[in-house]
Amino acid sequence: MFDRRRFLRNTLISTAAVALTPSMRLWAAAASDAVATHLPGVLPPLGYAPDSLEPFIDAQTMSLHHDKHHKAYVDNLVKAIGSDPKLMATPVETLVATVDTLPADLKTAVRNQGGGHANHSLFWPSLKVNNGAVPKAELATAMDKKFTSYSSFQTTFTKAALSVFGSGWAWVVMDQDHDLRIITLPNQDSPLSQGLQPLFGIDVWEHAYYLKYQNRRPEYVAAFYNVVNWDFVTERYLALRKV
Ligand code: MN3
Repeated sequence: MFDRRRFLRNTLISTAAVALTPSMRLWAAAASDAVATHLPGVLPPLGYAPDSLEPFIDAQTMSLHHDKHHKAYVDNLVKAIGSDPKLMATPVETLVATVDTLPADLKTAVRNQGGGHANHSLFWPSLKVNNGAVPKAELATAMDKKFTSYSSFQTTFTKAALSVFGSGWAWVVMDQDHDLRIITLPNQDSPLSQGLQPLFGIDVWEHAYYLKYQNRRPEYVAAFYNVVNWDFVTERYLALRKV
């Protein structure tokens, strides 16, 4: 796994050397599994048992979400770009970061299916029952600097997650000055397409919570704070801040 990831990073660095945008450079230079990239045609494993996030996110939701919904984004992306070996060898994170440079007939598929693949590939490892843990170390400092306190971060992030009309995500992102921001994006739009690095996000598509929470998105968002894998997010923050 490590070698494959290193290979992907090296591939990305050499392909990207032609015309590196700041966001691509940031991505390419980061060297940590918390910023692993993903090939367009490969569904990454969930990485833990589907019932690991119980009772906050139920096993059936996790199974369907990963095995059906995420897989569909991968399959549909392959349908769109599968005949182009160069695109198929490019990490999906790079594809969505450079979606504007793609031929018009591929843009929508990469934005929606590629975005879905990239977003969910980050979502799975950023989840873990945290037993009430809160951000630590440098991440805590950065979050407190931006949001005053963890509790006021929660208030702002919750408000963002509840403000998404229809399907989409709320994100904590890092901008090019390494400052943190909370943003919302519709559908499967990726922060990478805006030149921003996603640290972690909450999927507020109904498929992420409907079986357990039905229409009660506020309860799902409140439960989400119990399953943020702060170790992963901190590692990702530190890796992205170095470059
Ligand atoms: Mn989803």
